[in-house]
Amino acid sequence: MDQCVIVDVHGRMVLDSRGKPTVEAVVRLKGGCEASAIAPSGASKGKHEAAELRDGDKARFRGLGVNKAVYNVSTAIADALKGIDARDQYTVDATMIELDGTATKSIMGANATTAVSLAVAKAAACCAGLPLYKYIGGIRARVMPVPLMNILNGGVHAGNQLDFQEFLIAPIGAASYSEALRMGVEIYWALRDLLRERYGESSINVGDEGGFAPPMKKPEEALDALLEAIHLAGYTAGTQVALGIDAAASQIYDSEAGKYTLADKTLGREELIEYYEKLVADYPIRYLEDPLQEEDFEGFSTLTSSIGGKVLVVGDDIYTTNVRLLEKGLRVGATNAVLVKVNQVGTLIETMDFVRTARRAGLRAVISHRSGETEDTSIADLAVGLSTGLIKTGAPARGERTAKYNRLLRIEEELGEAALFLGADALRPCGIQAPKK
Ligand code: 2PG
Ligand code: MG
Repeated sequence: MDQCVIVDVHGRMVLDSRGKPTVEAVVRLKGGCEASAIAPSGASKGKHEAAELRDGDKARFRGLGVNKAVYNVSTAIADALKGIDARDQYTVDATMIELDGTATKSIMGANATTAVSLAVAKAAACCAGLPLYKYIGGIRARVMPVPLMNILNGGVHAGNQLDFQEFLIAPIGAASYSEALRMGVEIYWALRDLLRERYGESSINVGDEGGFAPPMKKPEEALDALLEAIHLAGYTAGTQVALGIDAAASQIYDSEAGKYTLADKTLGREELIEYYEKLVADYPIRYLEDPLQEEDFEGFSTLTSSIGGKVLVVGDDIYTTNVRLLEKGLRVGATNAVLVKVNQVGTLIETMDFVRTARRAGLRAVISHRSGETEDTSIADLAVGLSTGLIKTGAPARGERTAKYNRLLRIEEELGEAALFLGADALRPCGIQAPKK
């Protein structure tokens, strides 16, 4: 049974959704299975993310070329992986980690290892005769995720003046994933209508993740627009549709002054925490990602102890899918949820270790895209395979975002009666009981 042995690994350059070069890996197995995967790329990156290897040659792609990373895939990584059984994901990933030898994968490039790691898993799934989500999750892989849809963009993902990066809706009142998606699309369209009417045609241009980028300044303006859109689409905010924010607060933090800038105001940590407490009291917000800058574990834990009973306080840049940083967070109760991005750490096994560590400690895990994405849909399978119940993959617009939503539709169809959708339960902090009807 050596049909699943890796016989070839090949790298190539392809473009991501911002037109930037990224790495695609193609893995071929002895029995003929072949699979490919593409690394995504972030804009608001955490300090401790694994390193993307870029060429730095200013004459090509303004230095953003990935020839070196592609070369690594086809040479050193390929040589090291040939002969390994693709189903032995641990050995595959451990081999790449050892080959690289750095804490941040800066020699091979995390863009190279991410693409290879995912392509190996896909090839192994093919060899096992299973779709990726079933290969990862076995017969337990039945939970369809609640989509956290970023339909209004700000921060570094858009050219407007909103300081928070993402304003999300979560259609928790749906009975199934496909119904949640439909609700999300209808709300997205309602938002489009109201923005066009209020702010003019240019306000419905979209940001990097497909959400609109209207000329707003205050977070409340954005949240009010979401509430209106939910209402216009015929739904009830709170019970049927929850709101969420990714503040990406490191981006609005001035480390020298120790202050945040929000809608032209300067706020200290305590003031910002108080602001969030008021915001979640005034709006049906159930999801708050990166509310504080990535090094403020203490501030995170203050906020989590005050609002964490009803809101998911989600760590993205603070953890960067890194078990070591998560353990630091667990010691102080920094968050009650984590964001999960394979390319922040660079391999699938490390990503799964991170998810396991989080969930064993009672934290929710959210599988996430990057702002720079591609047609690769691995994260859809990962969300179902790991039964996280939550996925964040942008607005229902732009092909690289809809690719994930569409992949989930196909998975749901394939699961048929077996598919589960947890709705509000998926977004409820662990250990918090559902309110009595
Ligand atoms: C985030 C991500 C994805 P980026 O901050 O959560 O939405 O953005 O990929 O730019 O880091
Ligand atoms: Mg984030």
